[in-house]
Amino acid sequence: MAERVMANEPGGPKPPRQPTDPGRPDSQRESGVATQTRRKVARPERFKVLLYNDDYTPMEFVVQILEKVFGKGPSAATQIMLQIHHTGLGVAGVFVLEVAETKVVAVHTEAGRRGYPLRAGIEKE
Ligand code: TYC
Repeated sequence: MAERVMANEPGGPKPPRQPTDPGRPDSQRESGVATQTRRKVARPERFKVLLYNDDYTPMEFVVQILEKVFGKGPSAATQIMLQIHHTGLGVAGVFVLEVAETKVVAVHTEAGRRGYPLRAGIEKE
């Protein structure tokens, strides 16, 4: 993928030094506008990890999961847990796919160990 960019755009690459550029027609040299190609950097897709409500998993356990697996502080973890409890689901975090999948496995593993039916899933951002 290549992108045309204005060479003298703010934040863009420096325009070539024009007075010493012999190869350009006068019209271009005087306009101060030049273009160059730049490779586009692929931005990895990101995925939300969702937690779903159920009637059996204790609130405290969900808070612990949000702290331990998703690195949330106690206050954020409690807010997300309550959002899930009230609306049916909530976003525990956003990650590249491989990390998101690992988080889902961690949730299911921890919940399974305790006999809780807590479910997690992935959705493209
Ligand atoms: N609804 C559960 C209860 O009342 C609490 C809960 C919150 C469960 C979030 C799952 O993802 C969840 N004990």
